[in-house]
Amino acid sequence: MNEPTRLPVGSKTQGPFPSEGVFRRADTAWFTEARFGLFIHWGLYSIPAGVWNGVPSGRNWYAEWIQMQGNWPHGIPAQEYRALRERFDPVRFDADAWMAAAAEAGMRYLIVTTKHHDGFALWPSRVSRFNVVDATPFRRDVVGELAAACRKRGLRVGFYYSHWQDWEHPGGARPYEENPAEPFLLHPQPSQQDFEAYWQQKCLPQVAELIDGYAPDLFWFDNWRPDPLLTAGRLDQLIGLVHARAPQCLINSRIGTTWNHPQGDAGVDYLSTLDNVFPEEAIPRPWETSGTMQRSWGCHALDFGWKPTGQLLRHLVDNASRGGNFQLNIGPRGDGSLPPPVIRRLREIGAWMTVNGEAVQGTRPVRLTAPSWGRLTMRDLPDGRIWYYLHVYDWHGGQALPALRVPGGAARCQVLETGQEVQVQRLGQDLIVTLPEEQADDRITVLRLEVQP
Ligand code: JFZ
Repeated sequence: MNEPTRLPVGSKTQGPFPSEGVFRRADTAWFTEARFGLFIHWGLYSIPAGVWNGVPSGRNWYAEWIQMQGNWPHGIPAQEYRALRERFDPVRFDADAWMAAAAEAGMRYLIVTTKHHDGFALWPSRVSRFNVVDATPFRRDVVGELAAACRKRGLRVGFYYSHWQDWEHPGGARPYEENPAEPFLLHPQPSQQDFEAYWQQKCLPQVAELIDGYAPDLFWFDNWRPDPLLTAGRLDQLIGLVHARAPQCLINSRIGTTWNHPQGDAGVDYLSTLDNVFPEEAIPRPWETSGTMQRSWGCHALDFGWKPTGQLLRHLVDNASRGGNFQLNIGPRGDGSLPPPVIRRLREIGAWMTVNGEAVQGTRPVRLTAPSWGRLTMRDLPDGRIWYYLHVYDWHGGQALPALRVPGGAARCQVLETGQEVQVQRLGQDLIVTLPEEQADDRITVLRLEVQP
């Protein structure tokens, strides 16, 4: 195996880094058009998969937190956790297979955990030897292989980077007591000086490495609450670094500006909700929900809470109908294989997207109250016509849907998958659609309503 490409020492990955508050907007059109992306949580934590010495990790199902939640409530001694690096040899890792499964599911971009809270890098970082090439027998550039597999298929490349929590560097943030009733491991938070050392010695240089080495299309930074360590100055510096080196690379609101910066989320390109949070209203900005396929983000051997495909499809359609994206997470196993429930769900979603994808991707919200029977999306055609898509969740064959206030001229309606003509009657500003007896899909059947201007 050839040595992975490494950036020359002293290249642009060294400081000083720009610190101006460069709040420029990148072009987010590709992101909103895509609507659907794959999130991958994979790393050393995928080896124990939520179980340590035969005991399930405590506090919650998040297997990627096992360093802090294994051996609950004491956590796993850092060196004992980091010894996992000697066992990281995922012989079944196949970036092409992973990204082929994503593309076939209708996903248009990837977000992969390049470095999660444990501080372990999935690329040959020159900044920290705690990485997949220098510290494991696997010695392959996982980030590079995934980025290449994406680009081969026209998929965009996104990087999750844990800029705040870093349990390897002495100055990285640690989880701290949030609820005195919860016996969560108490860690001394780093001082501002120690965190600054982490910020300058590891965080910024690694983000620079990722940009210079792989030219990502977006970053997914992970902060979820106010913290005095994430000062406005540091956030400006990180945003400034990304904008200076990759002006079109999108940045999410969970970088922390929303609650740690006087300008709020003004400096970011898309809004990230909290995990598995699906807004009930349309949001007039690019936004996304990242959600799990089971309970855990990382592979968890005892997490049998697999969400049914129908629920995952509704998350996708719900968000698209409100102008948002859905980033569906998978947690590959420690050996690099995909769990069968993941494979099946991606294939089933892909089957639905094959015939209904146009009703999701490239659409925009309809300014109507979400109907009780399902969701609405729409697209504008170059010739002035408008296509509305009726995503029917609750099918009552033969029954008329409540009137849709859709101005315009003559209308035609079909079942998108089958082409079956559907009865539609115009009464002034309103259209009355009557569902056929035949339900094309028992999860979500999509009707396409074509309205002349
Ligand atoms: C964070 C990470 O800790 C987790 O491991 C995963 O990467 C996820 C995508 O992001 O998890 C969170 C963050 C915020 C909340 C819950 C889990 N929150 O505030 O409810």
